[in-house]
Amino acid sequence: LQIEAELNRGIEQNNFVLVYQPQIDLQNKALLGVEALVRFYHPKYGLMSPLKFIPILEDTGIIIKIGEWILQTALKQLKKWQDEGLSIKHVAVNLSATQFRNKHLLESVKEALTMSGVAAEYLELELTESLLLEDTESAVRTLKQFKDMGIRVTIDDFGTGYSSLSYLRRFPVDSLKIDKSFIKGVVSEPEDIAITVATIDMAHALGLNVIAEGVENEEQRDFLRDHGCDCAQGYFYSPPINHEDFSKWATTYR
Ligand code: G
Ligand code: G
Ligand code: MN
Ligand code: NA
Repeated sequence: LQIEAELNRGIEQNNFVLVYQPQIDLQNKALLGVEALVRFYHPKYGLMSPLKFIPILEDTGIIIKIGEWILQTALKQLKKWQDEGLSIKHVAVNLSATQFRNKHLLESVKEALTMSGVAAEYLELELTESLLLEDTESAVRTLKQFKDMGIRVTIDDFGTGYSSLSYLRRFPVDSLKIDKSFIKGVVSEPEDIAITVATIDMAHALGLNVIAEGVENEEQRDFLRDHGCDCAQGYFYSPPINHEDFSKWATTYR
C-alpha cells in the first residue's frame, strides 16, 4: 500500500525518469531510433526495476496515468532532439496490457502527439506477443487504427510467447523484435542460431522489419548483420541512458 501511494505520487515528486537506448541500422551503422524505458527512484530504497513496479502499476491501474506521462515525455524528448538537428527516425514506447486494453488509448496517443508536435510516423509502439494474443479480434482492430494513423508497431520479446504464425499474418504490424534470450547464444548455441535465422527470414517473407535486442558484442553484431537482420539494440552500442547522456552519445557516435 505504501509503495502504491509512492508510485501514485511519483510523477509530481519527479521519481519517474525515462532512459533511452539507441537502435542502430545494421547495414549502414546509422542511428535509426531510440527506445524509451521507464525508471522509478524510490524515495527510500533507490532505483527499482520496471520488472518490479510495472506489475504494481498494472494491478492498480496507475499505469494509465504513468503511461500517458511516458508517451508525452518520450515524444517531447524526440521533438527536442529533432530540433537540435539529431537524425532520429523514431522513438519506441512500450505499452503494457492494461494500457492496450484501455478504451481511451487512441485518444491519449493522439493527444501526446499533438502536445509534442511530433508526427505520428515518428512514433513506434512496442507490444508483447502475449498481450496481442489475449484478445486477437480487438487487438487487430486497435492495430488497424494505429496503422491508419501512421503509427508503427513492433512485436516485442518475439519468440518468448505463443508465436503462432497464422496470428502473425493477421496482425498489421511493422516489425519484430527478437528477444534477447535468443541473441545471447546467437554465435554459439545451435538452437538460438536456428531460431534467430528463421525469425529473420520469416519476418522478411512477411514484409516485416527485424530488430535484435540484447546485442552485447561484435560477434553477435556481425552475425546478425550477415544474416540480414535490419536493426540492433544493446549494450554493445549503449545501455539505456538519460537524455543528456544520450545527446552526447548521439553527437559523438560513428
Ligand atoms: O528497462 P529494462 O530495462 O529493465 O526493462 C524491463 C522490462 O520493463 C522490459 O520488459 C520492458 O519492456 C519493461 N518496460 C520498461 N519501460 C517500460 C515502459 O515505459 N512501459 C512499459 N509498459 N514497460 C516498460
Ligand atoms: O522492452 P524490452 O522487454 O525489450 O526491454 C528491454 C530490456 O533489455 C530492458 O530491461 C533493457 O535494460 C535490457 N537490455 C538492453 N540492452 C541489453 C543488453 O545488451 N543485454 C541485456 N542483457 N539486457 C539489455
Ligand atoms: Mn521493448
Ligand atoms: Na524485449
